[in-house]
Amino acid sequence: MFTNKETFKREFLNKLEMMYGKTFLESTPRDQYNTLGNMVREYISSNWISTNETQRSSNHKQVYYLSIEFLLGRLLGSNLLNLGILNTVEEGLNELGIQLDDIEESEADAGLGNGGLGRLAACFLDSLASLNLPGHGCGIRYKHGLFDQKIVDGYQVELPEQWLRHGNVWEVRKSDQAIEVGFWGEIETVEKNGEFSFKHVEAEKIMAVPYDIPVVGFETTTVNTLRLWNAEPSRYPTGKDVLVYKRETEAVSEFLYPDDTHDEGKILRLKQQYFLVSASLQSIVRNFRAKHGRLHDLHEHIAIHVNDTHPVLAIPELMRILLDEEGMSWEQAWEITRGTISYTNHTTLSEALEKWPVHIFQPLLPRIFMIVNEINERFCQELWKQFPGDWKRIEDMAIIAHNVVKMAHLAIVGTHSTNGVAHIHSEILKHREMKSFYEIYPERFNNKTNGITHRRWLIKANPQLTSLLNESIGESWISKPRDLINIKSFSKDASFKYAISEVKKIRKQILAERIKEQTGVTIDESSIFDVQVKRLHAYKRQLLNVLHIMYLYNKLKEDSSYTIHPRTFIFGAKASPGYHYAKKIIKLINSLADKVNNDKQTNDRLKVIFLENYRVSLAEDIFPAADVSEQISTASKEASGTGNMKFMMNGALTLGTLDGANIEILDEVGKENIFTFGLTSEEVLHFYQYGGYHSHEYFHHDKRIRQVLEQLTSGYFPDTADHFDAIYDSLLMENDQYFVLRDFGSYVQAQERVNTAYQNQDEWLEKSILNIAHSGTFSSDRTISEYAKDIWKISPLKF
Ligand code: 26V
Repeated sequence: MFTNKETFKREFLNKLEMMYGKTFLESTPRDQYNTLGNMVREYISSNWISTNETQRSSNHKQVYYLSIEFLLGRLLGSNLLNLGILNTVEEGLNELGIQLDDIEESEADAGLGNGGLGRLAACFLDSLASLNLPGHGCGIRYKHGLFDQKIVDGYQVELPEQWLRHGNVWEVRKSDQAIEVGFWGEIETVEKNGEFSFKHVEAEKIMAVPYDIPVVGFETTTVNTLRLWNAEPSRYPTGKDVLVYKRETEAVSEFLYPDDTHDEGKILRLKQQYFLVSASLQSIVRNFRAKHGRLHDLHEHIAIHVNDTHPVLAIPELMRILLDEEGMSWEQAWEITRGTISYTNHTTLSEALEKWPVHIFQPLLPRIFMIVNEINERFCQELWKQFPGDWKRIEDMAIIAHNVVKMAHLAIVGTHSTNGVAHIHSEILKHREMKSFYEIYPERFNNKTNGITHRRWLIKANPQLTSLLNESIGESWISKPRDLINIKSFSKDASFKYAISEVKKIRKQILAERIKEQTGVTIDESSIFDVQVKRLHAYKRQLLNVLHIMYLYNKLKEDSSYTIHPRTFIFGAKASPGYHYAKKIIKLINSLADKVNNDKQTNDRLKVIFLENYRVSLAEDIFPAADVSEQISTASKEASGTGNMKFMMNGALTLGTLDGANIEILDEVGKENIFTFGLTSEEVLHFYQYGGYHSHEYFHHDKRIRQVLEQLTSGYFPDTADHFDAIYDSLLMENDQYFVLRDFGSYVQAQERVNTAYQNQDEWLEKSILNIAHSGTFSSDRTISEYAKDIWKISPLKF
């Protein structure tokens, strides 16, 4: 289509006039965005159709990736990049006097996720298509994605997110492929010749309408599909108020759940999970039947992956289809189900492991509950045979116990593969959290260390670094990210180092401008940009970062001879609306920022910035500008982390604990090129098991700690009254369960090493280059190739 900028310009202007009946001069950036978006979608469509055709007609195995979250961000830029027309379009637009960046601002982020888990799913889709793997996403088309965050007087305020307000150029509604999903009702048992069958009667039906989004591979013709389900009224049930039914139905795809700890709306969350799973499986099976007729060899042609436990009802749903619709025996259905489905675990935090009360589960999903019950009984019998009399073990491992359904247990029992997301996380799963399952099913457990798409997080987010890399080592790293290692030979090259420092400088200027716009604060572009961006959680220890800044500020105020390289601490984080403790940390960061940024005595050396509404598009400006990547979770708590990889790929140095993928980053770059500190996970787990940690000892013996903790509650932060008491109490009265005080001293020392290292720019740049050089292994292409080979047994399908 538009192979050069002249044809592009002509088509663009034509299309704009046709769509809006306006001339170019009268058009708004949004008109221009919609025009371009529609052109790109049309451009994609022929490859989309042929990919579908090829996948339909071949006998190739395919994977479906089921996820309650897909944190896609914006699609225009990455689609242009992957189609190989980014430069043509950019240049064409420039000649018309407009910037692609400005047009992109009109695209709302598709923010259908909370954090790492949802973004991982989005990176995986990009890698699947780019590797020509037949793999599709299945998710929910939430009307409102993760809330928009406003900071008012330092406090987080949540506003409903509205990404669909101006339409979505990427989606195609397929109402002819809608599917009914049934809830509530009764199960009738029918006996015929001694065989029982089950019928779900008086169910309340919801219509699941698919919206398909093309997933464009990088410089290839493969275009896979992300299918998002929208909940709509189906047949109005008799005896129910029509408006109530409509409202309740639409509520199912109205909001993405922030992962909060609260009970309200639990039924709705379970409804969402079954809605996603049932619609996806029915649609997969319908396509399969159309081609193969019967389902007896489903597992040889289809792999289904469940991203965490949220879609684990895929197990009983597939059993239901095979038993009730296909009339298979339990044994055969079980073999096919287990052969088809695989599962990734993303956390070992017990409070985050899903458990559904039977009194909620059973009435909402009566047939599914019967099946889970049967799975549980058979599993417990198997255990009884293996461990006769060991009631304790059976009680601990059961899928249903004490009137709750444990979704992680169901996931391990009902699939052929359970993987963790970084080496240490998988080890903790095997040897601690899921130890008893590993004992009986060792062959099911494996590791797949997470990755990120270097196309979005390097090529798109950091075009300056991309050009420099291309000029220095050629372009092979783009298709083989491990080739980034070739810049290692430039790590001592003075002119390359200079070029790297210039790239960082430009990126820091871009972020500084954005910060100025958003917060009004001017930051020193030559200061160290020290960044912590991620969901706000106690275990991620944003608090440790804050306490260190308070200490540094105290020291600068008290000791006029103390010098440091100027530092800008940058935060971005959303707290779950119901997570009050996390919200207090946000307020604390903002109170500290207020104090520090307005202190003339220190503000040439110290600034604190809280960036409102952290999201994918903002992240794309943050990672390239960072010097220091804060990855300071309590060891053993962060399953992997993926922000750590995005920072590394953009040349930031990690300041981190020995947790999650930080350990693998250390293994890659070597200990001279990373700053590690703190308790190891062994030590943390030892304390949890045997006790022996007393946080008040650190309070009494370390006057730096005493001073900052007293400042939390002494009125030092004006207008906060007793607002930070809960933080103080968590550290002292509740014995600091995340070891903030225990790691404080070691963190201060690591920060001092950072300060010293940065002042030797020559060495710093070398470290930065080595980080980029070793980041290729964290491309999600590597991760996805491993899933494809070891778990899904799928191979590329090119046409
Ligand atoms: C959820 C909750 C909800 C209740 C309160 C505590 C809590 C703590 C954590 C979570 C997160 C659950 C799943 C998740 O998002 N895991 C993240 O997955 C990423 C991709 O694998 C990984 O990089 C992160 O380390 C992991 O936290």
